[in-house]
Amino acid sequence: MGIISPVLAAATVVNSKQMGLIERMAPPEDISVNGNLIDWLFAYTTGMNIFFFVLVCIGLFGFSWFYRAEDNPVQVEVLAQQWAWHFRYAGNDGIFNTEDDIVQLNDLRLPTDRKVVIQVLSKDVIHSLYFPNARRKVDAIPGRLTRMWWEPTKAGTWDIACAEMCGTYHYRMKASLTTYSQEDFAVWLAEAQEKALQENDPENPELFWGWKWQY
Ligand SMILES: [Cu+2]
Repeated sequence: MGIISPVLAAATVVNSKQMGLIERMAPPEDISVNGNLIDWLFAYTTGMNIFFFVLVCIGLFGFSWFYRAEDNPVQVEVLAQQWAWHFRYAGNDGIFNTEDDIVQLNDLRLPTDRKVVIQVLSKDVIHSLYFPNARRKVDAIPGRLTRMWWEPTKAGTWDIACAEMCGTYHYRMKASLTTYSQEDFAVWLAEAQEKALQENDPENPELFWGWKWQY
C-alpha cells in the first residue's frame, strides 16, 4: 500500500489540465522493447482510414455534384395496380395531380433524345416497371416512392412489362411504350392535353391518384 502525497496528487491534476489536446491524445511514454511497433501499427491503420475516408467522401460528394443536373427532363408518374399501369403527365400547369393532367392507361409516350424521370408507386402489391428495350427496371411498392431515369434513343413501339409476380393476371400486366421524335411528341402532347381538358372530370376522385412531384 503506497501512500500518495497530497502535494504530488495535486501537482499531477494541475499538470494534466495544462496539457494541450494533442498531448492528451498521445499514448503514454513507451518503455518496452516492441511498444514502438504497436504505435507504428496504430498510426498506419489510422492513416489508412483517414486516407480512404477522404477518398470516398471526394467520390461521394464529387459525383453527386457532377450528376446533379436534370436538364429539362420529361416527368412521368406511374401507378401500378393489379393488373394495369397508369401513367400521368403534369399537363399545362406543370403541377401533378391537378385536373389538367394527362392520364394514360397502359400507354406511355415519350420523346427521344430527352431524359425521362419516372416516379413509381403501387396501389396494392409489389410490381416492377420493366422496359426491356432500355434494360431498366424498378420496383413499384405500396407506400414507398421509387424512381428511375433513362433516355430513349429510337422512335418506335416497345413493350413495358411487370417484372414481379403480382397475382393471377400478372402475365396480362403489360403496357406499350411509344417513342417519338421531339416534334412528333410535341404534336401528340398537344392533342393529349386537349383531350384531357375536355374529358377529365374534376368531380371524379379516381382522377387524382397522383402526387406532388418529389424532388
Ligand atoms: Cu404487376
